[in-house]
Amino acid sequence: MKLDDIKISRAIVEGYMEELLDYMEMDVAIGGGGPSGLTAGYYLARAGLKVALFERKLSIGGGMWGGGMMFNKIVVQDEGKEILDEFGVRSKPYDEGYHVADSVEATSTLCSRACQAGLKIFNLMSIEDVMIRDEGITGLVLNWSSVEMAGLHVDPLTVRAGAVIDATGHDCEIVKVVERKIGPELNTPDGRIQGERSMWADVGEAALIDNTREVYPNLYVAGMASNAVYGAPRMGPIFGGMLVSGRRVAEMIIEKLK
Ligand code: 48H
Repeated sequence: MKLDDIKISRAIVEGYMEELLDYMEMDVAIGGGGPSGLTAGYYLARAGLKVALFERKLSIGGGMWGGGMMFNKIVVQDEGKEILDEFGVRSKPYDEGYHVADSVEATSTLCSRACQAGLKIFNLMSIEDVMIRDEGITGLVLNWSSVEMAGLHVDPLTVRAGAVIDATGHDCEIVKVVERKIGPELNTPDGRIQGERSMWADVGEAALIDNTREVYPNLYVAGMASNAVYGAPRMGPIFGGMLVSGRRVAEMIIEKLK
């Protein structure tokens, strides 16, 4: 068979455009493809919801590839191990309640299993704003990351979603936009972002699940963004909380949307 270069290009453009048009409206839009966003996407897709994840970078996985200080291992607690088991990620017991997994295996498997469960991932797109209506957040405002990086003055496009998850990590970028645009209206003690506290694994991990919440109507926080918004400590390279937070936010949204 003789290959036609133009046919290859057509297949890519048509395949992409078909999906992009399909995801102009969806049940749940996730911002950020780290461990919490991927875990949330997996459980939401598995529950039959139409869900897409928008990631600024080329690679999916956020801060999990690098383990702790580039030692490519992650540590999870028993509850996190249950989730790794469900994904089929191997881990080794270290001490009672501590399990060690390979960060490359964990990240690539989370990504692959989430996609196969039905999560649609759009990488190389940055969320630069949200749509706010009387009922709350109704969608995301997106632009190519390359536009953002080059500082080009190019207007964005929008997608509609029944619920939005801010899983953008330490910077909680989606909640930050909401705070900047509408002031102290968040579901926090003073309506503002409380700010991440210094490292304390035990307290940070415990707080994370409680901080996985609806922070503004139809806008949820998961993963590191939750502790940043609600003023809890960071926890270093223990990733159980990120996985459990991703599953928790999915459960909350499934209950609300179904
Ligand atoms: C599109 C965006 C945007 C945007 C950011 O940082 P992450 O891995 O997030 P989590 O919360 O799933 O996991 C946190 C974990 O990796 C971590 O950092 C830990 C445990 N730290 C503890 C400590 O003490 O340091 O992933 C967030 C993703 C990244 O891939 C970003 O590129 C992406 O979100 N992102 N994507 N539009 N505006 N902002």
